Amino acid sequence: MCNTCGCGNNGDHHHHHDHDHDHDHDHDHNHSHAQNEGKVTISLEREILETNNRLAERNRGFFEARNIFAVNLVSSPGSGKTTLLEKTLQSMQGKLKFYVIEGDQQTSNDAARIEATGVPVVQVNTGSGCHLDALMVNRALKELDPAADSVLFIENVGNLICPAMFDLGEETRVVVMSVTEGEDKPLKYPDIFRSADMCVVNKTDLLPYLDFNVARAIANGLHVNGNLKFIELSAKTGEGMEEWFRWISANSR
Ligand SMILES: Nc1nc2c(ncn2[C@@H]2O[C@H](COP(=O)(O)OP(=O)(O)OP(=O)(O)O)[C@@H](O)[C@H]2O)c(=O)[nH]1
Ligand SMILES: [Mg+2]
Repeated sequence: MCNTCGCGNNGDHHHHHDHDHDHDHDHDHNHSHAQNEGKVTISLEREILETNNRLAERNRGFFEARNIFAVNLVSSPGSGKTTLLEKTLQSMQGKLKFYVIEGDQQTSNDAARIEATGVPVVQVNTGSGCHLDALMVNRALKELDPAADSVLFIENVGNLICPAMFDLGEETRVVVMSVTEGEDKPLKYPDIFRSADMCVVNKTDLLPYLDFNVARAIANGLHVNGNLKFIELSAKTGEGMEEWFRWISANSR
């Protein structure tokens, strides 16, 4: 877990309190302070993740009860998650019922883009946090109240690290990698690729202008996760989108 950016701070007042407390009273024990702080941090991280996992299971139960296909979309900022969603909703709305939860640190820009397609959407702003957690999704679900037999897209905060650790209760996790990012991303950020079921390689329309080697990117993805599936597409031009639509249709009921 990232300790410098405020992630994992949801209701975690103890962490900051204990930290301040140590500073106030432990000046003579810098070495043991550092050691103890490490232990405190690790046990609190475990507590946060265990609490998250319990809530994620509740979300999963909700999805199962309503037969909702819930997809957690993760990627670095700007890889094209919202564009992919806009195009998907525009093309598939007639065939399936969709809902969207949008996660960003700030702004409701992405929710506004989804709203323009006519699909119900809830924006979650994480403030200092750099990932969605199961509690945020749980609250958003109460507001969204998605119908049975629908598809729910959860667009996570653009970040290749922290969202990997937070189960939202989704049925499947899709990592979007755009061709402008370099084919080494699965090797540099293995956790997120390891935790995903599907990798969308986006912006293939830009390949003629780049050195990006798709085969090498896929090999790198498979190196960290042998079960990862890949779809190459351009959300901009629509090339390859049919395969993505087929995958959604096949997985939703
Ligand atoms: N050339 C090209 N540009 C694309 C494609 N998909 C998205 N873009 C552009 O990439 C930029 C970022 O797209 P978004 O859809 O906002 O990306 P995002 O992943 O939702 O970004 P965050 O939510 O900020 O993490 C925009 O300028 C898009 O127009 C694509 O397939 N090809
Ligand atoms: Mg977005």
